[in-house]
Amino acid sequence: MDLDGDKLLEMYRKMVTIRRFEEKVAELNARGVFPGLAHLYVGEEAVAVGACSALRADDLITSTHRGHGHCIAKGCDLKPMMAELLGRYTGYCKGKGGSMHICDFDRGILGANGIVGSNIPIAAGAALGVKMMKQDRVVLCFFGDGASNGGSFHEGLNFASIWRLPVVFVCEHNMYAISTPTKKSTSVANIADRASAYGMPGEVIDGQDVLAVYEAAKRAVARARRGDGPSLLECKTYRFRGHHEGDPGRGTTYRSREEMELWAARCPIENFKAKLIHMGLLSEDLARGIEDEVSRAIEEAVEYAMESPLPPLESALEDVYA
Ligand SMILES: Cc1ncc(C[n+]2csc(CCOP(=O)(O)OP(=O)(O)O)c2C)c(N)n1
Ligand SMILES: [Mg+2]
Repeated sequence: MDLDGDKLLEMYRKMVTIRRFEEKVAELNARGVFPGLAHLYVGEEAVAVGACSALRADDLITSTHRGHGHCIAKGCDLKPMMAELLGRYTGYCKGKGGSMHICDFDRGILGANGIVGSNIPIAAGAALGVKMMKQDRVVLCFFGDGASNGGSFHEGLNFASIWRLPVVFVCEHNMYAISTPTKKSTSVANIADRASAYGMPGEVIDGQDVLAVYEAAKRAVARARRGDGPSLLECKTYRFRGHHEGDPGRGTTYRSREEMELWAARCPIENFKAKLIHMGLLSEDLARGIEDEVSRAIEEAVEYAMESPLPPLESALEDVYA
C-alpha cells in the first residue's frame, strides 16, 4: 500500500466529515430549515473517499443527486456547501442550485446532478475535452445502480470506450433505486459484468472497505491516465437512511429490518477506525479529537450559512442560460 499514516488519517477524517455533515443536514431538514429533498450518503462514505483519494487535485468528478459525500471527498469547502444547501447567496451556486447541484470547478467538481444518469455522458464529454487538450487529467464519474439501467449509462460507456477516454465509472450499488430493488430491475447479477459489452475492464469491489475502493480506483485511474481508456468499478454498498429524508421509516416499507441491521454492522467508518487502531495510527483519544474538530467545522458552516442572505431579487435572472 502506498498510503502513509497522514493520508490514511486524512481519509478517515473525510469519512467522519461526510457522516457528521449528513447527520446535520438530516437535523436541519427535520427542523424545516433545509429546503427540498435531502438524499443522504450515510453508509456509503468509503466509496467517495476511497475513489477520490486515488485522484489528483486537478482531476475531475461528476456527481449525483446523492452528492454531498462526493463533493466533500473531492475537497469542497463546507461553508459555501452548507450555504448552497440552505439556498443562500454565498453558496456555491449563489443559492440557485441547492443540494443536488453543488459544483466547484476550482476543485474539479463539475457538478452534482438531479437528473439520474445524466452525469455519465457529461463525464465522457469532459474526458473528450481533456483528451483534445492533450492533458493527462482523469474524470471520475459516480452513479447509482438505478442509473446503470438508463440509456445515458450505455451511451456514455460506449462513447468513452470507442474514444479510449480517461474516465473511471464508479457505480454505487446500494441495492435500491428509490424503493425498487436492483434484483427486480437489473439484467445482470453484477453491474460490473456490463463492462464487457463496452470493451472495458469491470470489477466488483466491497464498497464498505475504503482501502479496497482506493486500490481499485488507483488501478483504474492509472489506466485512464496512461491513455488505455475507461474502466467500470462496481462498489457494493448500502444507504443507511431512506432514499431521502422523507422516506418513511428510512425505507422499512421495502427493506427488511434484518437486511438493514446486517449492513449497519458493516459500517465503513467503524471498519476503518478498527483497522487504523490495529495499525497503531489511531487511538480513541485521537478519534475523539477528530470528531470534535469535524463537529466544530460543521457548526461553523451552519452558522455561516444561517447568517448569509438569501439571493436578492435582482439576481433572479443572473447566470440563467435557458
Ligand atoms: C432521469 C430521472 N429519472 C427519475 C428520477 C427520479 N429519481 C431520483 S433518484 C432515483 C433513483 C436513483 O437510484 P440510483 O441510481 O440507484 O441512486 P441511489 O438513489 O440509490 O443513490 C430516481 C428514479 C430522476 N431524478 N431523474
Ligand atoms: Mg441505488
